[in-house]
Amino acid sequence: ANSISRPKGYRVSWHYNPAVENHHFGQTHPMKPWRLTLTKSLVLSYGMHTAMDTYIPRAATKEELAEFHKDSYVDFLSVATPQNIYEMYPELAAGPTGYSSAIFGVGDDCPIFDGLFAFCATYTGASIDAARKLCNKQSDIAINWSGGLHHAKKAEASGFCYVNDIVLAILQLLRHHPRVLYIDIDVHHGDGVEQAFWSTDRVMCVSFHKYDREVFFPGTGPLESTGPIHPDNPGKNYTINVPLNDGIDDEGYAYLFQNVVEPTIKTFNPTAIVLQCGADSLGHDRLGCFNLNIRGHGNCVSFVKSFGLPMLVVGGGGYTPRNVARAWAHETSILIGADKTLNPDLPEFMPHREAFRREGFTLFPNLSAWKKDNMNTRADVEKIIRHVREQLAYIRG
Ligand code: ZL4
Ligand code: CA
Ligand code: ZN
Repeated sequence: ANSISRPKGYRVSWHYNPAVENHHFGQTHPMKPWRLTLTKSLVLSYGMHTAMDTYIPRAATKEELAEFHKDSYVDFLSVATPQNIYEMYPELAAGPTGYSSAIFGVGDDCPIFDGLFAFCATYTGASIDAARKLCNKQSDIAINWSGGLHHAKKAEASGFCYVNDIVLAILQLLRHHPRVLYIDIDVHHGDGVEQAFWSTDRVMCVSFHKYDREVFFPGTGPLESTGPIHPDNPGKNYTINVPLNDGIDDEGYAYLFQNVVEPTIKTFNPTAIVLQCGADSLGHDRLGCFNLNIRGHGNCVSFVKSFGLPMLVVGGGGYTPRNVARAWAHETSILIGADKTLNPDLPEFMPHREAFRREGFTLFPNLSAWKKDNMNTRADVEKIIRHVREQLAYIRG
C-alpha cells in the first residue's frame, strides 16, 4: 500500500469517526455524509494516513455540548426522533411542507432524522478532540473534515447545522490560547461562529462569502458588519466580513484572501487559527456560485499554514460530493507537506473509484468551466481590502 513520510518539524493529526457516515438528512437533501466516505477513501488510498496521527474520537457528551448550547436545546436534540417529534410539538405539523421551523430551527433545512443526536455528537466529538490535541501540543495541525457546521446557534439549528462544533472547539482552544483567529472560506457566511464571539476581542472572525441580503442564505455578513458598535464593547472591530458576488475565480480569491488574512494575522497576532474549509465555494457546487478550482481553494490552506501557527482545520459545506472529496484530500496533502509529490491521477485501486469517473480520474478537474461569470470587479475587491486595512488600524496596539 502507499505510504507517505511524516512532515518534518511538525505533527499533523486526523480526527475522524466513521460513525458520521451512517446518518442521512433525507433522500434529496443536499447535505450528504457520503462526501466524507469519499474523502476518507482518497486520503487512505493515497496513503496520507501514514503521515499523520489518526484518532477515532468518542462522541461528545451532552455536558460538552452544553458548554455553548442551551440545556433545553441539547435535551431536545437528544430526544427528538422522526417518530415522536409531532407528538412532542403538535404545532410543527402546521407547516406547509413537513413542519414549520418555529421549534429550535428544525424544518426542511434541518430535519429531524434517525440518529440525529449521535450524528451531532460524533462530528462535534472530533472537533473537540482535535482542539484538545492542539492545546496539549500533541498536534500542530489537527484536521476534522466532518466538522465545520458554522450556522448553529445557542438554541437553534440553522442551515444544515445543529451543533456548532467550531464554537465548542474554539472554547477549548481559549483555555490555553489568549487569541484565536477564525477564518471561514465556505461560500456561506459563518454567522453562528460570528454571533458566538461577537463581543470578545479574544476571537477574531473572518468570513469570505457570497452576500446578497435578499436571496442568499443566511443574508448576513456585509462589509460594514465588524462587531458591536458600542465603543466600550471589546468585540468592536473584531469581526471581518468579505461579501462577494457570483463567479469569483482562483486569482481574484487568492488576491483578496492574502490581502485580508496577512494583515489580520500581523495585527491580531493569534496564537492559534481555526480554518473552516467549506467546499461549496468550488465551481460546480450544487448550492454555491463561486468559480474556484481545487487548487484555488487549497491555496487558502497553504497560505494559512505558511504562518506556522497551531491550526485546527475543519470541513463545512460542499454539495458536489466528489469535488468535496477531491478538495479535502488535496488539502490534507498540503497540510502534511505532500501536495507537490502526490500523483494527480487517482490511485488505480481504491474504494468508490467510479464516483470520480465524470471528470476523469484526476484530483484537479477544471471546475471554472461553468455558467458563472465573475461579477466581482477590480473596484469591489480593492474596496474590501481598503475597508479591512482601515478597520485593522483600530485594533493595533
Ligand atoms: C433542502 O431538496 O436558503 C432541504 C435545502 C431539503 C429535500 C426536500 C424538501 C424540499 C435545497 C436546500 C423543500 C426545500 C426547501 N430538501 C428549502 C430559506 C430556505 C428555506 C428552506 O454550507 N428551503 C432557506 C441553507 C439554505 C435557505 C444553506 C448551508 C450550510 C453550509 C454549512 C445552508 N437555506 C430556502 C430553502 C431539498 C433542499 C434543497 C437549501 N437550503 C439550499 N440552500 C439552503 O454553510 C454546512
Ligand atoms: Ca464563509
Ligand atoms: Zn456553505
